[in-house]
Formats: sequence, structure tokens, C-alpha cells
Amino acid sequence: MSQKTAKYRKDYQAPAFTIEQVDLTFELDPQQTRVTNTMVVTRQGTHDEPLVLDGEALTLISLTLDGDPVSADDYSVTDQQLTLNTDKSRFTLTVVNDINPSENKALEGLYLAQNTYCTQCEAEGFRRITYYLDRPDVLAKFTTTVIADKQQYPFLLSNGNLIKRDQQGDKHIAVWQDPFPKPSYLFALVAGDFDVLRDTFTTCEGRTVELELFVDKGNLDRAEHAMTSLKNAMRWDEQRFGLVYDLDIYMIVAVDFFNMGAMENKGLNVFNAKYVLANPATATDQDFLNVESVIGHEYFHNWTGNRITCRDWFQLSLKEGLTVFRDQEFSSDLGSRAVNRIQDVKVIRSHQFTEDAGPMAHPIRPDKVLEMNNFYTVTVYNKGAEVIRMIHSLLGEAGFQKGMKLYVERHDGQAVTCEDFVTAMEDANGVDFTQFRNWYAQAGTPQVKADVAYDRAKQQVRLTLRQHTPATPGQDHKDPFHIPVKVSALAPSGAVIELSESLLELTEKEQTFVLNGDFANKLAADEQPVLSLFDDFSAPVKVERDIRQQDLLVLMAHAPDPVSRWDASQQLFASLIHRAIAAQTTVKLDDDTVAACRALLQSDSDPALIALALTLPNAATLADSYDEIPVEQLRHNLQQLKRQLAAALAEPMQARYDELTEQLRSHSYQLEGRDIAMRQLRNTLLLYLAEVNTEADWFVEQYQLTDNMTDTLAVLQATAWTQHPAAEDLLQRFDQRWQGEKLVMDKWFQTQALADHERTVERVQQLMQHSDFSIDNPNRVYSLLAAFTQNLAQFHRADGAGYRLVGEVIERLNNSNPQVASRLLSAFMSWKRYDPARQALMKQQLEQLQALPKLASDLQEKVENSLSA
Ligand code: B3K
Ligand code: ZN
Repeated sequence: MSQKTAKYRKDYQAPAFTIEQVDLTFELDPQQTRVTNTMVVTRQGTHDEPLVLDGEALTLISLTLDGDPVSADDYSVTDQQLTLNTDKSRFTLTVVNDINPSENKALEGLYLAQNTYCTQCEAEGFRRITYYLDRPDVLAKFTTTVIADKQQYPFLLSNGNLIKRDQQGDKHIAVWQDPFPKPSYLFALVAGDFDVLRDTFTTCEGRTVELELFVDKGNLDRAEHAMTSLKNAMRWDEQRFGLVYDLDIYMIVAVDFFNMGAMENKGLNVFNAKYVLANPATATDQDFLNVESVIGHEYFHNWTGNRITCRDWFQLSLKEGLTVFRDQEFSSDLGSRAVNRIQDVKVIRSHQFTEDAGPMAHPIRPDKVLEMNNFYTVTVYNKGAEVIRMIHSLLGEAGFQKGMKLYVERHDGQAVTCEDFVTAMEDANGVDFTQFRNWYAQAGTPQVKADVAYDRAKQQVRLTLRQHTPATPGQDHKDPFHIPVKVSALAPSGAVIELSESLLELTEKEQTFVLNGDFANKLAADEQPVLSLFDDFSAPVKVERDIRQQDLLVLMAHAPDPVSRWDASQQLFASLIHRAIAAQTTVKLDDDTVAACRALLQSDSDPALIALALTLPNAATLADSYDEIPVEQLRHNLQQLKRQLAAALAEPMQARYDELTEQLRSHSYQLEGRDIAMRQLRNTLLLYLAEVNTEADWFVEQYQLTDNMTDTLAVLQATAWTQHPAAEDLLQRFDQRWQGEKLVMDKWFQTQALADHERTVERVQQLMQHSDFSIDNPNRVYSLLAAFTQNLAQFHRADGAGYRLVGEVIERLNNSNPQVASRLLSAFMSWKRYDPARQALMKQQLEQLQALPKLASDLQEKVENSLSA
């Protein structure tokens, strides 16, 4: 591996050549697949620059220019490029090369795993298939011929429409043609044997689209939900965005070996089976919802990503931020908007804020990239979606859709930039987003300090907001952001006070807003209004505010915005823990908080919202407030708070649990909003009950009575995470029942990896020998090892055993699958935020990796940034 060098956004240059048409032929063979690639190439500039094609891990067989072999003097090949000297301005170039799919454990390019040939090209995997201009601004029409053994690989798939089928002895041939010009990263090929679920969708324009879902043999009973989700997504995109599907066929293939969630290849999505297969016995409610969301996400890319694509990879958020926003809206329109929003906020607070505070902090549109695969981040995706959401908040739904319409009209068929998107939004609405663009350019999480003063005489609230964004690597100075602040107000009684404004725009470093409202009628003479700030998490910022506990209790019970109600509960819990840590004492749950939780528990609010409010903030979110993360204190106080809450509310919790159980058992499992919400509350309560009820038999009984994976897993987790007397017995039962069912066993691995138990490191090590574990399969590594890195106390065990365990796995994966290795490495990047002893141990792992003779670029970039920060 030769060392890669970083690329800068500012250095973008339009391609010197374009490729109009490409014809690919694949003669599939496990060790020696032959690729014949014929490209129609046109010079763009006037200079006679050579044509430089990308290519990695390829064996060149021949090179032909307009029918003639290219002489050795006219081209050269390195391990990354093929350079052709020609002065022609338009020509046909045929490259023949061999690749080895069975040796490909990195799962990038064309690989063979479990008897299925499969591709993954985004971001720069196509260059591992053939020599090409492997960049997203080169759009070509693809025709793909696939030749393979008919019996072993009855299905031969690629992008677009099937235009020809043929047979040659034992082999068969399929020819696919994609009428839409596309960049190489959207190319896909799949060959294998599957069961197929077929359906059709009639577009609002009356066209019939064939839908095909390919799953491993025997899995048809787990495919229905994905198909329903696809049809829902197609309908939703027509109705909410006016975007209609364009090909005659839409195919989804579910595979076991896949580095990420799924891939939006034109007309042929490839999915990690985890986001397709689901039935009540094997999948939790959350799994079902995730399937819906990922199926939607990849489908929505057809317009935001495929029809309009990225000019260069620095613009990744153009398609990802926007498409995440769209999938979030899809889930919210079909399910519970509040629950979805709270889950999205949790992701930002526990993962994105951490990334923003670490050595790899980058703006949603990065300026410098060494390994592109490292930039498929929560920042580009989820913060990117928050930025789109802020545009939506500023413009409203109608204005946003006007902007979308103009964006699509202007740029359909093009490769464009984030700038083009923002300009379309501005032009369609006659607004100026000059300052708003800072969200694209600046990394880091803004901190907003809020001061609220009520002037009874004037019947006004003066709200002063100050923003400050800490420096991030390479960006010392930050300009103020344009921040939408949604606000509402309450009386201590809970009565809502109408305000003169509900959406404020903070643009200065410091700004005071005067809010008028119906204070006189709602407040007694000695009362103050309670202001709710950043309703619906209207901006991805951290809010600092001196707020009295009694005001938080009012917000928790009565804020009109459900996200703010939840947020108040989280602030209550967090402040109890932070105060205890600051005072070096053990957290003490007070009567008012208990009373508030009791009231909520017994209320008739949405059970899912009760569950979320009663769930303590996770360690990662709490850790975010510290420069030096107090591992032991956080763990101790979180555990104590959970036990105290469980003890204080044991009776009403048990009562509500029983009531929910009875309601749910009155009918069989249904994947339906109310039932999902009831299960969520019931299972949240179980996590508390396991703290105070040590009767093994009762838990075993709960386990035996479940008829769905949501409830089964809940009992397993509740016992495993509290070191309950029933835990080992249940873990064994689960193993016996589900061994061999890989996706189900992932839950079992994950449950144990997350247990805060002094022997978890050893347990994880031992589980790596389990017959269902394989280091070559990304899902297994994520569920056992990536999960383990989220286990605050055990990954950060003081003796460094957790670090060594994960460090060794990273070292192994460096050679076979660097993308997966790189994901695991993230856990080490915040090493500077731990105490000196842990810092030294974490740093040692980073240095050990740095010293490896062949460090993959994915790891090189993160290791270097971490050590130099
Ligand atoms: N676009 C793909 C992600 C590709 C990741 C490459 N390392 C999935 C998605 O965002 O829809
Ligand atoms: Zn995406």
C-alpha cells in the first residue's frame, strides 16, 4: 500500500476528460474475474494532457485505443493509476483487467462472500473493478454484461433495465442497460441464488414499476416489511416532495456481508440484511422501524443523490444530509414525530457532539480528506440533516418545497455542490443565507448561553442569547452562526402563554430579544413565566442556562413541545449527577423529582414519551460536559440514580408494568404505534424492576411468556445489564434457541458487550470464539466489538485490558477490512479527554498502530490526527 496524500476542497478541478458511454463485461470467477471495459472518452480541455485513470488492485491484461493495441511507450501503470498518452480528443478505449473477488475481504469493489458476488463502489471502490475516472462528476451511461455459471448464480443483476438474456453451455448471460447517466460510485452488480419477493407499484403518473426483493433462500417470511416500506416510501416521496420514480424496475438485494447499512446504486440497492429481514420472532420493534427508515433513505437517494449527484466528495452532505432529513420526515409522517425527533436528538448529543469535540472534527462539508471512507460520519449525515432542518424551520414547509422544486429543475442530471443547494433555497424564497452558510464551513458545536429576565411592569421577557463556538483542529476562529431558536412560554401552573414570536433568529454574538405575551392573564402577581428554549431541538447547539429545578419540573410536565418536555427530564437527571460529581458525593434523588416521575408514570401521556423521559441520559451524553471524563464517578452515579429511582417507584412501576402486560397480552403481537409505545414503556420499566426485584423465577417467567423479539430481548438485557441472578440462565437459553441465526445472535453478542460487569472484557474475548462470530463479517464485529467500545466503564477499564482487546482487533482488521477497523478506532480518538493513566494506555494503542508496516489510509488519517491534536 503506498501512502495516500490528503486532498483539499479548494483544489477542485473539473475533469480533463468525460466518459459518455461505458460497456462493461464481467466473466465471473472466484479468483480471476475478467472485466472488459469499453469507454467512449471525450477530451474537455484544449491541452493534450494525458488521460489518467484510477485503478487499484487490478491486473491489466490489455489496452486498446480505437481498435488498436496501445504500445508500451504510450501508457504507464502504477498501483493507483493508468496514464495514457494520446492527443486524440474523442476515442474509444478498451481496458481488459482481472480481479480476485474471493480474496476481497475489505468488501469494497467486487467481492464474493457466502456464494454471492456483490459490489460496493461508493466512495472510491469502482477503481478496484476496472480503470476509470472514478470521481462523481463524470457521468456516463452504463451497459453491463454479466456472465456466470447458471446453476450456481441463477440471478445476474445490474443497474437499469434487463435488455437481453442468453445461454452459453453451463453459463448464462444477462445484459443490463441504465438509461440515466451516472457516476461510477452508483454502479452495482450482484450474482447469486436467492428467493425473490415480487410486487408492483403504480406511480402517480400511472406507470407500473416492478419491485423485486432478493433475500437468502428460506428468508421470504422476513421480507414483507421491507417491501411494504418500499411502497410507502415511493408513495410518500410523490406526495410530500412531488418526486416520482423513473425506471421500470426497482431491485433490492439483501446480503450478509456489508460494511454499512445499505447502498443506493441506481435501480439496484444493495442492503445489509439487517435492514431488510424482519419478522416479529426475530426482529425488535426498533429493527422494524430501522428497516423502514433505511429502505426509505436509499429510495429517496434516487432523486437526492442519483439524479442530482455530488460534484466531488467534499460535497457528500449535499446528498446525505438532505436524504437523512428526508428519511427522518418519512418516519415522522408515518410514525410518532416526537419519538423520532427525540431519537435523532440523542444521536446528535451522544455521537455528533463527541465527534465535534475530537481530533477528527470537521464541518458538514469538509475541507481536507485523506481517506474518503472516513467521512461517512454523524457530522456529514446527522448534523447535515440538522442543517437542512434549520433551513426548513427558517423557510417553513411551503418555502422549503419551493426551494426543492427549483433545485431539482435546475440541477437534474448534474453533479453539484452544497452551494448550489443553498442558492436554490435562497433564489426560490428571496432570502439571503450568506451567514447561514457558516454551518457548511465551520466545524464545532456552538454553545449558547441564555439569560431570561421578566419585566412585570412592561409585561415583557427579555431573552439574551450569547453564542460561542470552541476552536476545532485547524479552525481557531469561528464566526457567529445563524441560529433558529424556537421558543414557547408557560406559567408555573402549566398554562401556555402565547408569545409574540415563536421563532427567533440569533445571528450576532450576543443579542437580546424582547418577547411580548399574554403574561398578565396567566401569571399570579408573584409568579414568573417559564421559558422553553430551542423547542424541537431547533438547532444543533449546547444550551447553557441557569434554570431552577422547579422550572425544569414545570417544563417536564407541561411544555407544549414534547421534545422540550423530554429534554427537561434529561436536564433534571443530568444536573443531579453533575452536581454529585462536582461535590464528590453520591447522587441523591430528591422528592420533587420522584414526584414528577411518579406523576408522569401514572399519566395518560403517550407511553413511548413516558419511557423516553424516564430513561436516564446515557454515559456518552453526560461525558460530553467534561474536559476530563470522570469514568468511575459517572458510572457510579448513573447506577445509583437508576437504583434510587427504581426503589422509590418500585410499586407504581410494577403496577404499570402489569397493566401494560395485560393490555398487550389481550391480543397477539402487532407492529402498530400504540402497541409499540406500550412495549417501549413496559420494557423500560423492566430495566428498573431488575434493579430491585432479584427473584430469578419471575424474570425467567417473563422471558418464557414473550411472543416477540422486542420483549425477549428486553428481559435478556434487563437481567444481563443488572447482573441479575437470572442473567446467565437466560443468556444460555437464548444461545440455544437462536444459534446459527446470525442477525439474532448479534443481539446476544451486543447485550453481553454492553454489560457493565468486571469480567466483560474476558467475556467479549471468549465470545470471539463463538461459532456464530466471525471477524470477517462487519455485523458481528459491530455487535460485539463496536458495542463494547460504548461500554464506558469496561472499555475504559483501568488496567487497559479493554483497550488492548480492541487494539488487537483493529490491527487484524487493518489487513483485511480497514473500513471496519477505522470505525472501531474512533473509540480511541478522544484519548485526551481521559485521566493521565488512561491517556497513556490509549495513546500506546495509537502509537502501536502507527508503527505498523502497512497501515491502511483509513487508520493512518485517524491515528495521525489523534496523535497530533
Ligand atoms: N451512500 C451509502 C454509504 C456509502 C459508504 C461508503 N463507505 C449509504 C447511504 O448513505 O445511503
Ligand atoms: Zn445516504
